[in-house]
Amino acid sequence: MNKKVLGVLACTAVAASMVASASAEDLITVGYAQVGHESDWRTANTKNYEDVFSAENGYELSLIDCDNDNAAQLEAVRNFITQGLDYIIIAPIQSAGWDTVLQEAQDAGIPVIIADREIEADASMYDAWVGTNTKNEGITAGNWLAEQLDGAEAKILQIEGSVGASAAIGRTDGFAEVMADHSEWEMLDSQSGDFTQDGGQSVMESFIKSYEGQFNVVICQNDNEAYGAMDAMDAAGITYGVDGDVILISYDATHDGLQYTLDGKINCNVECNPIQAETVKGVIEKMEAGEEYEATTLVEDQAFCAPGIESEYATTMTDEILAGRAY
Ligand code: GYE
Repeated sequence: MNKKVLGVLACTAVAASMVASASAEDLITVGYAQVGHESDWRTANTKNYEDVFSAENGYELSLIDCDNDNAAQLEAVRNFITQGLDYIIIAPIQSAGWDTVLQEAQDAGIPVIIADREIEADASMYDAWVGTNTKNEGITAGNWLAEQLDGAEAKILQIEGSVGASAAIGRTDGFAEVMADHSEWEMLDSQSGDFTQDGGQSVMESFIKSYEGQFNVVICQNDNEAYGAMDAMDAAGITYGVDGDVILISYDATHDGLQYTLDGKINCNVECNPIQAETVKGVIEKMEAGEEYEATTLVEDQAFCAPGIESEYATTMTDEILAGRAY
């Protein structure tokens, strides 16, 4: 068992051995099986859940950081079931392999909300879904690139997110769909950087060894991978961004990612909004009240591009946009 899971179980045991106060008994207990802490996006998402599912708002949140370990996440959900929590929220590390544990939650009568990413399970196996359309994000990246290149050749290197994560699968598939219409584009290589800065840097270092001088587009499936890729290109003397030899595309559009976009280092940054907890809370409130609730809620995204670039698919970055980005 993962140490963090054990830690939380220990705390729960202490709490149970105390005489629960009347107000604590009134709190709605929610377990959130969080992916991990791999990226700035994830940190913002965790903080958002901690802020929204507070005791002040009537909730007791058990948030388990599963450290990108699929087995630990299944274990965390099973612990939530054993503890008999009122609601379970899962941000699935892997999209596959959920049927058994979802059945266990259903048998225990605990509603499950899938958040952030998608899963490969029949919709009857869970109660609601709140997240973003990552395939559309990939399509946006592809459309933006096609518009900018306007028929010119592209030799592309892609740093994917974590293997088996719907956010990586969606972005890869969406971009591939646009690429299928462009015989002048070639995907030289596409490897996982695990949604981390270190991963982005080491994949980019190995790409540079194999393809130096042969590529003009780098796509990173999140901002942290882009930071690592930029470090690797800086070290190799490869220029990127609006004044560079390489077009750099990123996803997430977190504050720092948008700063690099405003500075012209990232050409296009496709947004993915991590602020989802309020929407999930709204679903739970309706469930509590026995009212009808949205089975599926899509959190909307947009895209941003560097100053000097005009696009039908992305908003040109300004100081004001950056100032308004809290995460
Ligand atoms: O893009 C990445 C994070 O699931 C959409 O996970 C999320 C992705 C996000 O680690 O930064």
